[in-house]
Amino acid sequence: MKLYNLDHSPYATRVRMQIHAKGLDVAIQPPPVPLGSAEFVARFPLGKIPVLELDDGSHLPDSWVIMEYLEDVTPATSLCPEGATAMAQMQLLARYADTYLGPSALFPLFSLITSGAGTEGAEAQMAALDEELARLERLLAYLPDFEQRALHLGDIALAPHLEYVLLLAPMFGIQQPLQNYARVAAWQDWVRSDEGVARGAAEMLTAVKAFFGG
Ligand SMILES: N[C@@H](CCC(=O)N[C@@H](CS)C(=O)NCC(=O)O)C(=O)O
Repeated sequence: MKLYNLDHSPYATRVRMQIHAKGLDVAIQPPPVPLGSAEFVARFPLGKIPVLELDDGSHLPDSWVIMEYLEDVTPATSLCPEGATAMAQMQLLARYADTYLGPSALFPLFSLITSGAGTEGAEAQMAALDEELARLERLLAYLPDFEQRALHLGDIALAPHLEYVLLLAPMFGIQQPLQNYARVAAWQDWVRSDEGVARGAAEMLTAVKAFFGG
């Protein structure tokens, strides 16, 4: 199998983290045609990376779909918990990343920087980030203690989004966004202690800094 990847993408990074954590035999490559080109959209209908190319030449888009597929075909090294409730709780962290932290905090901050609008006058966006971190703090308090369970796909889906916003926040003058969120900070330390997660995060942060010219 091949993963069409760009290191700076948080969505591709979560799949790379899973590949690293499980030691999967998946070739990690840049897309065969440029992302954003007509050729890319013609070959990959959703027009986004990551894309997983299967051994029969067919493709799967969407990071979460790819992660669940990789779990299904490599059950010996499962990153999914046992039982319906634990599986639902795993999904919650991934849903939080994709429906809260990404749209409400990560993408607005990223857009301010890449659009050239700059980092001044971004109080509303920083308030939205704080609101999302408070939401995550509550979510982690409500879920069973992460320290008492194994790493799962939900952690891996969320980790790159959180790494990304923590990289962007200082550009907006917020040096320690997790200052008031001890559980989030503890979760981040815990998730980073996995070598596969740490490797994927380091790859992403290097690529993001290069992307921003830093
Ligand atoms: N829901 C998708 C989102 C993937 C996504 O947004 N990928 C971005 C890179 S971070 C992308 O390919 N953007 C290219 C574009 O929108 O043209 C997933 O989970 O894989």
